Amino acid sequence: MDRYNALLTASYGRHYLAQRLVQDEHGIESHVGQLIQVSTPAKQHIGAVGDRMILESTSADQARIIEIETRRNLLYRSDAFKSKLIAANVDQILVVLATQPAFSPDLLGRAVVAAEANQIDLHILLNKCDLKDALPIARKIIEPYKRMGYPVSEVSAKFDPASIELLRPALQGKVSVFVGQSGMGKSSLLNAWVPNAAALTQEYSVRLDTGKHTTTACRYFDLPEWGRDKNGKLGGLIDSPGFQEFGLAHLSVSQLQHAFREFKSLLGQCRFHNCAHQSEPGCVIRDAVENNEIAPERLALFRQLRSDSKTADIQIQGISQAKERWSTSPTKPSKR
Ligand SMILES: Nc1nc2c(ncn2[C@@H]2O[C@H](COP(=O)(O)OP(=O)(O)OP(=O)(O)O)[C@@H](O)[C@H]2O)c(=O)[nH]1
Ligand SMILES: [Mg+2]
Ligand SMILES: [Zn+2]
Repeated sequence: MDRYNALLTASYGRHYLAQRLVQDEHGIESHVGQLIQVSTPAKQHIGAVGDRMILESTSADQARIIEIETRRNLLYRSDAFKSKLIAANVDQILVVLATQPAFSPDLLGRAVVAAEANQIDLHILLNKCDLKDALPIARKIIEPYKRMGYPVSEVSAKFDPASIELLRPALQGKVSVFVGQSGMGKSSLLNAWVPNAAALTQEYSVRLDTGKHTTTACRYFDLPEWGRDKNGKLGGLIDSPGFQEFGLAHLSVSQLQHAFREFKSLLGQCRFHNCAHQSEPGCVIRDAVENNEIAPERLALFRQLRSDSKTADIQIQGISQAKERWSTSPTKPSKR
Protein backbone atom coordinates (compact mmCIF):
# COMPACT_ATOMS: atom_id res chain seq x y z
CA MET A 1 0.00 0.00 0.00
CA ASP A 2 1.18 3.48 -0.87
CA ARG A 3 1.93 5.50 2.22
CA TYR A 4 2.94 9.16 2.11
CA ASN A 5 3.20 12.36 4.12
CA ALA A 6 0.39 14.86 3.71
CA LEU A 7 -0.90 18.15 5.01
CA LEU A 8 -4.50 18.47 6.13
CA THR A 9 -5.68 21.46 4.09
CA ALA A 10 -9.41 21.62 4.71
CA SER A 11 -11.89 20.35 7.25
CA TYR A 12 -15.63 20.49 7.37
CA GLY A 13 -17.16 18.56 10.21
CA ARG A 14 -15.66 15.09 9.90
CA HIS A 15 -14.68 15.57 6.26
CA TYR A 16 -11.05 16.29 5.55
CA LEU A 17 -9.00 17.11 2.48
CA ALA A 18 -5.25 16.74 2.25
CA GLN A 19 -2.36 17.21 -0.15
CA ARG A 20 0.91 15.36 -0.50
CA LEU A 21 3.93 16.91 1.17
CA VAL A 22 7.10 16.89 -0.95
CA GLN A 23 10.57 18.37 -0.55
CA ASP A 24 12.69 19.94 -3.28
CA GLU A 25 16.47 19.53 -3.58
CA HIS A 26 17.00 22.40 -1.10
CA GLY A 27 14.80 20.72 1.48
CA ILE A 28 12.00 23.23 1.01
CA GLU A 29 8.67 21.61 1.61
CA SER A 30 5.45 22.16 -0.29
CA HIS A 31 2.07 20.48 -0.54
CA VAL A 32 1.17 19.58 -4.08
CA GLY A 33 -1.19 17.68 -6.35
CA GLN A 34 -4.86 16.95 -6.20
CA LEU A 35 -6.99 17.27 -3.10
CA ILE A 36 -7.25 13.89 -1.42
CA GLN A 37 -10.37 12.90 0.48
CA VAL A 38 -9.40 11.57 3.87
CA SER A 39 -11.54 9.14 5.75
CA THR A 40 -11.52 8.70 9.51
CA PRO A 41 -12.42 5.25 10.80
CA ALA A 42 -13.53 6.38 14.24
CA LYS A 43 -16.46 8.75 14.51
CA GLN A 44 -14.27 11.46 15.97
CA HIS A 45 -13.26 14.96 15.12
CA ILE A 46 -9.57 14.31 15.33
CA GLY A 47 -7.87 16.22 12.56
CA ALA A 48 -7.28 19.94 12.22
CA VAL A 49 -6.16 22.04 9.30
CA GLY A 50 -2.39 22.26 9.47
CA ASP A 51 -2.02 18.71 10.75
CA ARG A 52 0.77 16.69 9.19
CA MET A 53 -0.17 13.10 8.64
CA ILE A 54 0.87 9.78 7.21
CA LEU A 55 -1.82 8.64 4.80
CA GLU A 56 -2.43 5.37 3.04
CA SER A 57 -4.03 5.38 -0.41
CA THR A 58 -7.38 3.70 -0.74
CA SER A 59 -7.97 4.97 -4.28
CA ALA A 60 -6.51 7.54 -6.67
CA ASP A 61 -7.90 10.49 -4.72
CA GLN A 62 -8.79 8.95 -1.38
CA ALA A 63 -6.79 7.87 1.61
CA ARG A 64 -7.07 6.95 5.24
CA ILE A 65 -5.15 8.36 8.18
CA ILE A 66 -2.42 6.11 9.52
CA GLU A 67 -0.97 8.63 11.91
CA ILE A 68 -1.16 12.29 12.81
CA GLU A 69 2.26 13.74 13.60
CA THR A 70 2.86 15.25 17.01
CA ARG A 71 1.56 18.79 16.92
CA ARG A 72 3.59 21.85 17.76
CA ASN A 73 0.34 23.37 18.92
CA LEU A 74 -3.39 22.89 18.57
CA LEU A 75 -5.83 25.75 18.64
CA TYR A 76 -9.32 24.75 19.68
CA ARG A 77 -12.29 25.99 21.54
CA SER A 78 -14.45 24.04 23.92
CA ASP A 79 -17.23 24.21 26.42
CA ALA A 80 -18.30 21.60 28.93
CA PHE A 81 -19.81 19.40 26.22
CA LYS A 82 -17.79 19.53 23.05
CA SER A 83 -14.72 20.94 21.42
CA LYS A 84 -14.01 22.28 17.97
CA LEU A 85 -10.54 22.14 16.49
CA ILE A 86 -9.53 25.28 14.63
CA ALA A 87 -5.99 24.68 13.40
CA ALA A 88 -2.75 22.90 14.24
CA ASN A 89 0.93 23.79 13.89
CA VAL A 90 0.40 27.51 13.40
CA ASP A 91 2.97 30.26 13.92
CA GLN A 92 0.62 33.14 14.42
CA ILE A 93 -2.99 34.02 15.17
CA LEU A 94 -4.48 36.94 13.27
CA VAL A 95 -7.40 38.23 15.30
CA VAL A 96 -9.68 40.02 12.87
CA LEU A 97 -11.84 42.80 14.34
CA ALA A 98 -13.92 45.36 12.51
CA THR A 99 -15.08 48.87 13.18
CA GLN A 100 -18.56 47.76 12.07
CA PRO A 101 -20.36 45.62 13.04
CA ALA A 102 -18.97 46.14 16.53
CA PHE A 103 -16.80 43.28 17.70
CA SER A 104 -17.00 41.44 21.00
CA PRO A 105 -14.28 42.54 23.45
CA ASP A 106 -14.76 39.24 25.25
CA LEU A 107 -13.87 37.25 22.13
CA LEU A 108 -10.77 39.37 21.62
CA GLY A 109 -9.72 38.70 25.21
CA ARG A 110 -10.24 34.97 24.80
CA ALA A 111 -8.30 34.82 21.54
CA VAL A 112 -5.39 36.48 23.32
CA VAL A 113 -5.59 33.97 26.17
CA ALA A 114 -5.70 31.06 23.69
CA ALA A 115 -2.62 32.41 21.94
CA GLU A 116 -0.68 32.83 25.19
CA ALA A 117 -1.68 29.41 26.52
CA ASN A 118 -0.38 27.83 23.29
CA GLN A 119 2.61 30.16 23.06
CA ILE A 120 1.50 31.25 19.62
CA ASP A 121 2.24 34.78 18.43
CA LEU A 122 -0.75 37.02 17.94
CA HIS A 123 -1.42 40.04 15.75
CA ILE A 124 -4.57 42.14 16.05
CA LEU A 125 -6.02 43.39 12.77
CA LEU A 126 -8.63 46.12 12.97
CA ASN A 127 -10.38 45.90 9.61
CA LYS A 128 -12.84 48.24 7.88
CA CYS A 129 -10.93 51.33 9.00
CA ASP A 130 -12.52 53.08 6.02
CA LEU A 131 -15.61 53.32 8.25
CA LYS A 132 -14.30 56.21 10.30
CA ASP A 133 -17.26 56.83 12.62
CA ALA A 134 -16.77 53.65 14.59
CA LEU A 135 -12.99 53.89 14.69
CA PRO A 136 -12.58 55.67 18.08
CA ILE A 137 -14.65 53.11 19.99
CA ALA A 138 -12.81 50.20 18.42
CA ARG A 139 -9.43 51.77 19.18
CA LYS A 140 -10.41 52.31 22.79
CA ILE A 141 -11.26 48.63 23.30
CA ILE A 142 -8.00 47.52 21.68
CA GLU A 143 -5.84 50.03 23.58
CA PRO A 144 -5.09 47.81 26.63
CA TYR A 145 -3.77 45.08 24.32
CA LYS A 146 -1.56 47.56 22.53
CA ARG A 147 -0.15 48.61 25.89
CA MET A 148 0.55 44.98 26.75
CA GLY A 149 2.70 44.80 23.64
CA TYR A 150 0.50 42.96 21.14
CA PRO A 151 0.97 44.26 17.60
CA VAL A 152 -2.09 46.06 16.26
CA SER A 153 -2.59 47.03 12.62
CA GLU A 154 -5.38 49.14 11.19
CA VAL A 155 -6.41 47.93 7.74
CA SER A 156 -9.14 48.01 5.16
CA ALA A 157 -9.35 44.83 3.10
CA LYS A 158 -11.67 46.47 0.62
CA PHE A 159 -10.54 50.06 0.33
CA ASP A 160 -6.92 50.43 1.38
CA PRO A 161 -4.58 48.14 -0.60
CA ALA A 162 -1.54 49.87 0.91
CA SER A 163 -2.58 48.79 4.42
CA ILE A 164 -2.74 45.20 3.17
CA GLU A 165 0.61 45.36 1.42
CA LEU A 166 2.27 46.80 4.51
CA LEU A 167 1.57 43.57 6.40
CA ARG A 168 3.21 41.23 3.91
CA PRO A 169 6.47 40.97 5.87
CA ALA A 170 4.48 39.89 8.94
CA LEU A 171 3.13 36.91 6.99
CA GLN A 172 6.26 35.72 5.21
CA GLY A 173 7.29 32.15 5.96
CA LYS A 174 4.65 31.77 8.67
CA VAL A 175 1.45 29.83 8.95
CA SER A 176 -1.18 32.30 10.16
CA VAL A 177 -4.72 31.50 11.19
CA PHE A 178 -7.61 33.96 11.13
CA VAL A 179 -9.75 34.09 14.23
CA GLY A 180 -12.78 36.33 14.51
CA GLN A 181 -16.51 36.72 14.48
CA SER A 182 -18.57 36.42 11.36
CA GLY A 183 -18.61 39.54 9.21
CA MET A 184 -15.32 41.01 10.43
CA GLY A 185 -13.67 40.49 7.05
CA LYS A 186 -11.45 37.40 7.41
CA SER A 187 -12.26 36.08 3.96
CA SER A 188 -11.93 39.58 2.48
CA LEU A 189 -8.43 39.84 3.93
CA LEU A 190 -7.62 36.39 2.59
CA ASN A 191 -8.74 37.44 -0.88
CA ALA A 192 -6.69 40.61 -0.66
CA TRP A 193 -3.51 38.65 0.13
CA VAL A 194 -4.16 35.52 -1.93
CA PRO A 195 -5.58 36.42 -5.36
CA ASN A 196 -6.53 32.85 -6.30
CA ALA A 197 -8.24 32.14 -2.97
CA ALA A 198 -11.76 32.36 -4.40
CA ALA A 199 -11.03 29.67 -6.98
CA LEU A 200 -9.41 27.38 -4.45
CA THR A 201 -12.27 27.95 -2.00
CA GLN A 202 -14.62 26.79 -4.73
CA GLU A 203 -12.53 23.69 -5.33
CA TYR A 204 -12.44 22.90 -1.61
CA SER A 205 -16.20 23.19 -1.27
CA VAL A 206 -16.88 20.97 -4.26
CA ARG A 207 -14.56 18.30 -2.90
CA LEU A 208 -15.81 18.69 0.68
CA ASP A 209 -19.40 18.79 -0.51
CA THR A 210 -20.19 21.67 1.79
CA GLY A 211 -22.91 23.02 -0.48
CA LYS A 212 -23.39 26.67 0.24
CA HIS A 213 -21.99 26.48 3.77
CA THR A 214 -18.47 27.29 2.66
CA THR A 215 -17.80 29.54 5.62
CA THR A 216 -18.19 26.68 8.09
CA ALA A 217 -15.06 25.00 6.77
CA CYS A 218 -11.44 25.66 7.78
CA ARG A 219 -9.11 25.93 4.79
CA TYR A 220 -5.42 26.34 4.15
CA PHE A 221 -4.09 28.69 1.46
CA ASP A 222 -0.53 29.19 0.32
CA LEU A 223 0.63 32.78 0.07
CA PRO A 224 1.83 33.99 -3.35
CA GLU A 225 5.58 34.10 -4.05
CA TRP A 226 6.08 37.23 -1.92
CA GLY A 227 5.16 35.07 1.06
CA ARG A 228 8.56 33.32 1.21
CA ASP A 229 10.96 34.10 4.02
CA LYS A 230 14.70 34.40 3.43
CA ASN A 231 15.11 30.62 3.73
CA GLY A 232 12.58 30.05 0.97
CA LYS A 233 9.81 28.84 3.24
CA LEU A 234 6.39 29.83 1.94
CA GLY A 235 3.86 31.16 4.43
CA GLY A 236 0.21 30.16 4.52
CA LEU A 237 -3.13 31.52 5.69
CA ILE A 238 -5.85 29.46 7.33
CA ASP A 239 -9.34 30.84 6.93
CA SER A 240 -11.71 29.77 9.68
CA PRO A 241 -15.44 30.22 10.09
CA GLY A 242 -16.58 33.08 12.25
CA PHE A 243 -17.75 32.18 15.72
CA GLN A 244 -19.41 34.01 18.59
CA GLU A 245 -18.25 31.85 21.48
CA PHE A 246 -14.64 31.06 22.24
CA GLY A 247 -14.90 28.57 25.07
CA LEU A 248 -11.65 27.86 26.87
CA ALA A 249 -12.96 25.44 29.46
CA HIS A 250 -10.03 23.12 28.72
CA LEU A 251 -7.47 25.51 30.22
CA SER A 252 -6.41 24.83 33.80
CA VAL A 253 -6.29 27.60 36.38
CA SER A 254 -2.51 27.62 36.26
CA GLN A 255 -2.48 27.81 32.46
CA LEU A 256 -4.96 30.67 32.69
CA GLN A 257 -2.89 32.74 35.10
CA HIS A 258 0.14 32.47 32.88
CA ALA A 259 -1.94 33.34 29.82
CA PHE A 260 -2.54 36.84 31.16
CA ARG A 261 0.63 38.63 30.14
CA GLU A 262 0.15 41.56 32.50
CA PHE A 263 -0.39 39.26 35.51
CA LYS A 264 2.90 37.45 35.09
CA SER A 265 5.23 39.74 37.04
CA LEU A 266 2.76 39.72 39.96
CA LEU A 267 2.07 35.99 40.22
CA GLY A 268 3.06 34.52 43.54
CA GLN A 269 2.92 37.87 45.33
CA CYS A 270 -0.64 37.67 46.65
CA ARG A 271 -0.92 36.91 50.36
CA PHE A 272 -2.43 33.49 49.67
CA HIS A 273 -0.52 31.26 47.29
CA ASN A 274 -3.76 29.93 45.81
CA CYS A 275 -5.38 33.38 45.59
CA ALA A 276 -8.28 33.39 43.12
CA HIS A 277 -8.01 37.18 42.82
CA GLN A 278 -11.63 37.47 43.97
CA SER A 279 -12.06 39.04 47.40
CA GLU A 280 -9.08 37.62 49.28
CA PRO A 281 -7.13 40.14 51.38
CA GLY A 282 -3.69 41.06 50.12
CA CYS A 283 -4.41 40.40 46.43
CA VAL A 284 -1.81 42.21 44.32
CA ILE A 285 -3.77 41.63 41.09
CA ARG A 286 -6.75 43.50 42.52
CA ASP A 287 -4.42 46.22 43.76
CA ALA A 288 -3.02 46.55 40.25
CA VAL A 289 -6.54 47.00 38.89
CA GLU A 290 -7.20 49.72 41.45
CA ASN A 291 -3.96 51.45 40.42
CA ASN A 292 -4.98 51.32 36.73
CA GLU A 293 -2.10 48.98 35.91
CA ILE A 294 -4.40 46.15 34.89
CA ALA A 295 -7.61 46.78 32.96
CA PRO A 296 -10.69 45.79 35.01
CA GLU A 297 -12.12 43.91 32.02
CA ARG A 298 -9.08 41.66 32.07
CA LEU A 299 -9.58 40.66 35.69
CA ALA A 300 -13.26 40.10 34.94
CA LEU A 301 -12.30 37.86 32.02
CA PHE A 302 -9.85 35.94 34.19
CA ARG A 303 -12.53 35.30 36.82
CA GLN A 304 -14.99 34.15 34.18
CA LEU A 305 -12.50 31.76 32.59
CA ARG A 306 -11.46 30.49 36.00
CA SER A 307 -15.02 29.55 36.87
CA ASP A 308 -15.53 27.90 33.45
CA SER A 309 -12.36 25.91 33.93
CA LYS A 310 -13.71 23.75 36.73
CA THR A 311 -16.21 22.01 34.51
CA ALA A 312 -13.72 20.94 31.90
CA ASP A 313 -12.27 17.68 33.19
CA ILE A 314 -14.38 15.33 31.09
CA GLN A 315 -13.60 17.23 27.93
CA ILE A 316 -9.87 17.19 28.52
CA GLN A 317 -10.00 13.43 28.94
CA GLY A 318 -11.93 13.12 25.69
CA ILE A 319 -9.29 15.00 23.75
CA SER A 320 -6.32 13.11 25.15
CA GLN A 321 -8.02 9.76 24.61
CA ALA A 322 -8.68 10.65 21.00
CA LYS A 323 -5.04 11.50 20.60
CA GLU A 324 -3.83 8.24 22.08
CA ARG A 325 -6.08 6.31 19.78
CA TRP A 326 -4.47 8.08 16.88
CA SER A 327 -0.99 7.42 18.18
CA THR A 328 -0.13 11.08 18.37
CA SER A 329 1.45 12.33 21.53
CA PRO A 330 -0.04 15.28 23.40
CA THR A 331 0.46 18.75 22.10
CA LYS A 332 3.79 20.24 23.04
CA PRO A 333 4.01 24.00 23.28
CA SER A 334 5.89 25.56 20.41
CA LYS A 335 9.20 27.32 20.85
CA ARG A 336 9.13 30.97 19.99
N1 LIG B 1 -16.38 48.79 4.46
C1 LIG B 1 -15.69 47.67 4.44
N2 LIG B 1 -16.31 46.48 4.33
C2 LIG B 1 -15.58 45.36 4.33
C3 LIG B 1 -14.17 45.40 4.43
N3 LIG B 1 -13.71 44.12 4.44
C4 LIG B 1 -14.80 43.34 4.33
N4 LIG B 1 -15.93 44.06 4.26
C5 LIG B 1 -17.30 43.54 4.14
O1 LIG B 1 -17.67 42.87 5.32
C6 LIG B 1 -18.52 41.76 5.04
C7 LIG B 1 -18.00 40.50 5.68
O2 LIG B 1 -16.74 40.16 5.10
P1 LIG B 1 -16.17 38.68 5.10
O3 LIG B 1 -14.82 38.76 4.56
O4 LIG B 1 -17.12 37.74 4.44
O5 LIG B 1 -16.17 38.37 6.66
P2 LIG B 1 -15.71 37.03 7.40
O6 LIG B 1 -14.99 37.45 8.62
O7 LIG B 1 -14.99 36.13 6.47
O8 LIG B 1 -17.11 36.37 7.82
P3 LIG B 1 -17.44 34.80 8.07
O9 LIG B 1 -16.88 34.02 6.91
O10 LIG B 1 -18.93 34.76 8.16
O11 LIG B 1 -16.79 34.44 9.36
C8 LIG B 1 -18.60 41.68 3.51
O12 LIG B 1 -19.81 42.27 3.09
C9 LIG B 1 -17.40 42.50 3.05
O13 LIG B 1 -17.62 43.10 1.80
C10 LIG B 1 -13.52 46.68 4.52
O14 LIG B 1 -12.30 46.82 4.58
N5 LIG B 1 -14.33 47.78 4.52
MG1 LIG C 1 -15.29 34.11 5.86
ZN1 LIG D 1 -4.67 37.61 44.12
